[in-house]
Amino acid sequence: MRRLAILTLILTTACAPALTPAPATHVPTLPLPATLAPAAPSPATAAPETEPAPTVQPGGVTDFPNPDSYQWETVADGLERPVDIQNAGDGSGRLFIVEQPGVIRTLANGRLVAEPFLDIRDRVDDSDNEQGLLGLAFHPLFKENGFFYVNYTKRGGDTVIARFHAPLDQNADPDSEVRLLTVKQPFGNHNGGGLAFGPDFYLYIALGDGGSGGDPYGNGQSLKTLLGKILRIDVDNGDPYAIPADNPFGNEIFHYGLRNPWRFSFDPQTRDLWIGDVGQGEWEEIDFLPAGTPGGVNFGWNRFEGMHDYTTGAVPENYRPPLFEYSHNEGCSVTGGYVYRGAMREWQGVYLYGDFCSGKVWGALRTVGAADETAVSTILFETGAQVSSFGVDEVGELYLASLSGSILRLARR
Ligand SMILES: [Ca+2]
Repeated sequence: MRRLAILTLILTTACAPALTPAPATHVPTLPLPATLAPAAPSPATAAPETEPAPTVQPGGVTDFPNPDSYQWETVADGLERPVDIQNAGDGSGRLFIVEQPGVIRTLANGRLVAEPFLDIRDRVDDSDNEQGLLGLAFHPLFKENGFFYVNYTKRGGDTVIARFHAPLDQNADPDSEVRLLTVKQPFGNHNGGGLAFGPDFYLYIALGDGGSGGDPYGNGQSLKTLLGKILRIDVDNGDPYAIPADNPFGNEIFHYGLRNPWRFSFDPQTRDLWIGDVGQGEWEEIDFLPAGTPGGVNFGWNRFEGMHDYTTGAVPENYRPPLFEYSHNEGCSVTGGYVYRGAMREWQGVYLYGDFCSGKVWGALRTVGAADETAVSTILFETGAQVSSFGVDEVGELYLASLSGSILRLARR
């Protein structure tokens, strides 16, 4: 584990947009003790011959494309605080843009539709910067059942997870709301927001630690609250939902130890889970779980911020450190992204994520099959955007939202 952390730190601080390990001449410039330098050689050459050579995960490239050949082209603008981008998987080709004040807009045939898909501003509280309509997920059978789910803060600030209904190819009915879950929020910030259906068809819900600073109530490490967690519920059974039999604690909690997991996603090909967890004051982190990892993982907050002691320094039970971290020299608030699975072959398997404050966008690649899993991450783009979210369309092309009002798409120049 220590070796992985060292390697990750080396690679995340390298700025060269290439996957190949940094040349040895770069090692002394890194802020690491000299004794740690031997961790830098390529894992392919360092692994004993008896072990299989590392291979990039299925369907993936082995190197990052040259970012100079790509741009983030504007596909929509004039939006009001866009914070999420989703597709319905219904074959319509529509993109759905979540506006933080409480509206979902439709982007169809390259144009923003004037009439909102959903308008629930009457019940959404967005008076704090981190409050509002924060997340959207379409049911995997949306085309058949018309159900979609949202994560918002209601008047007074408590979190609501609710289901709405939209008839086929029509806008949603704001009166169709069925509230599944309400969670009391002690402070206005750190509400989480992400929603996604997993490859197991359960709904995953990201909730922050409840806010203030430093997690004053210890919510991240407490199993007595839903705050600071990834929840997992079965919306197809029970009333209004059921707890999956293999949830680790017999309730909604699936993973814990998170501070503000604003955005997370599943790789549709490998089914791996990627989470961006926003840091306190110094370190932003990307967490990763291979497909099929059982519930009960502790991501460490508030014992750790990124890979660094935050409180007691004691390693908590079930702890899993981040796959990557970056310091506040590179930004201030991580926005988790997606693994690219669109039509550009040279991007296959690259996980793209960004920072809200700096507008930087990183690429990440994992290798598997050696004694240790290894991973690299490097800054690919300086977008200048207030990166609030990433999203993918029905064919896997990648978009990002800038809170200032625009939606951008990754494209060849
Ligand atoms: Ca953590």
